[in-house]
Amino acid sequence: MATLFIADLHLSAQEPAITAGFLHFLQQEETRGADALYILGDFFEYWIGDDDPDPLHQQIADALKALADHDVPCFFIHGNRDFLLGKRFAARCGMTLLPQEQVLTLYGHKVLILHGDTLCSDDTEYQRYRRRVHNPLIQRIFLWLPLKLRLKIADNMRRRSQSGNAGKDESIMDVTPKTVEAEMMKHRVRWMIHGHTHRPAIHHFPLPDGETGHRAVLGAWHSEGSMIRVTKDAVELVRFPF
Ligand code: LP5
Ligand code: MN
Repeated sequence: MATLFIADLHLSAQEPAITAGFLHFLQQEETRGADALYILGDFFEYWIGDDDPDPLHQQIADALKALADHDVPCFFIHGNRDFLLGKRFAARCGMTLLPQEQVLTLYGHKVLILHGDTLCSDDTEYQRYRRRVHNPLIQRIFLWLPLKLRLKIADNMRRRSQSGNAGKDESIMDVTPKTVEAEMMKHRVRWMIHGHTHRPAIHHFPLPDGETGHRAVLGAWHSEGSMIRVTKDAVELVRFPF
């Protein structure tokens, strides 16, 4: 039995191969027989409201619902691209929305799961921006705007983010080790699973209390899929073709 984790698919109508890869992943025997599927954010390229009539969203919702109907519970943590994904769409997919940080007990081990953007605390410009867009009033105003305008704003934000990232130091866009440590100590966990940085790896490092910490990082889906499989014996980072 296994629990599966994915993140950073960045699904969009512009990337049909990734959509096909995800639909294929959902059909796999391993996925259909999983104890649970956790989606750790940036599932969509961006999300501007549950009222967006994009047909891709309905296609994905139907596929996820079919998995839920197969008795595989599905959970979702928001990313920095799809933090506006709401209860309505989640219900349509048959998935449960989780808070930005959640501690799971998997096969006897405590594991902290999160998207990963909050760990990049050296990226002060991003953290400032994040606080603004997570303000409930700003979100309410944004969601009240006509869809066309929301789309334009999101497009503009994506462009600004892309050009901004090109000029940012690589290390700023990775997690800050001190923040990782602090999170693990706060939640009293030895294991953490996250995405966001697009740097798939499993890191092992000493914690201030003398124990060893483990941080499993999911890969983004560009030309192949990436998942983390947790079983009672192992935590594995797995790559697979679409
Ligand atoms: O996403 P990615 O990989 O390019 O880079 C991220 C950080 N960027 C972002 C911005 C998103 O990509 C934009 C997504 C649009 C969401 C849909 C619209 C919702 C609007 C809701 C309004 C309530 O998250 C990037 C990090 C990088 O990860 C690595 O960690 O560095 O951070 C930034 O680029 C932030 C910039 O530093 C500053 C932001 C520029 C945009 C300014 C718009 C301000 C408007 C605020 C109020 C509406
Ligand atoms: Mn992200």
